Amino acid sequence: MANATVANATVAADHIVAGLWDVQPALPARWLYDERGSKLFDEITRVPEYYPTRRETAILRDSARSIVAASGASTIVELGSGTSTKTRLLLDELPVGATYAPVDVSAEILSASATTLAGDYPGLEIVPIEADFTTAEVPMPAAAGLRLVAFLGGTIGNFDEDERTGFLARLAASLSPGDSFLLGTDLIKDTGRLTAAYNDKGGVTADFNRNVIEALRTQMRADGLYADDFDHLARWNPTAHRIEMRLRARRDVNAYFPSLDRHWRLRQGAELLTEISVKFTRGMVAAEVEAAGFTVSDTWSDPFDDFLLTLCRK
Ligand code: AVJ
Repeated sequence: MANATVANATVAADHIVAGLWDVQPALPARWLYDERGSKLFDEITRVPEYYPTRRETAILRDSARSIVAASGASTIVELGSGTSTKTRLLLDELPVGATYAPVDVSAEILSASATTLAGDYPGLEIVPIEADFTTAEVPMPAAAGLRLVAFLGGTIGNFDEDERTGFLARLAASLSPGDSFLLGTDLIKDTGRLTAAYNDKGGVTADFNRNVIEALRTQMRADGLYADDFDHLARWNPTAHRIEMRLRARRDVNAYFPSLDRHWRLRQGAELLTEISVKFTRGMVAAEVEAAGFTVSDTWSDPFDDFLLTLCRK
């Protein structure tokens, strides 16, 4: 049984490195979020240049009560591992006997967050759901009352346009009329501030990005991969209105992936796309959720107009 699990994990991993051999090499963003990567991302949320987390938290401090009241929900479903600080601001506004269903791909993250929250919210029913909502059906807990699905942090920015269309359609299909969706998106702003947020002077984002190489080396048992052989790059792509994070080879890279019996070569100066972070206008967000069948009920932003929360109803 243990062997079967390992084999399945390898098959899954093989599939998600296929982009290395594309004409424009690219990896899915999930390679960034292993245990070390998730810790580094947590550190990013506290660097001075990275404003989104602080702005979204400020909006929730001011408006969580109105948001939860407007939704009428007694169940909150949270997609992805939100930092518990932000989640708590919503949970604090739920009626007694309510349900919280965190959805994540990582069983460890789920059980850790369930354990901490259970201690602080004794009246709350916690229903962890292990699922990859990015590609498959969005799972929903059975709920007596209305649900509020929260997708915070601007994480939807990791999806390209096709992925967003697919995700929003699947989400809408899994909700009942009257259920709500709360979406956090970063707003398009001055290019200097956008790029600074992904090029912090302390180099935390660079370490976070280069950790992809470590994750590949250890999870794929790849030879010839060294994080120091890569430079971190984050540029604004105005056409696709997104930040693109890449690793650029400082020297010719020649790696070997034993599970695939395949070499991966990247010339000095060539680049690997590791993450996109799409930014929006209010109009873009409204158009996309409405195309999926939602109606925008209300929006909230911070005093600097940096970040947006959109509440919509199925
Ligand atoms: C976790 C996807 C919302 O796009 O801003 C931060 C990830 N990457 N700095 C973002 C990230 C580099 C973050 N999200």
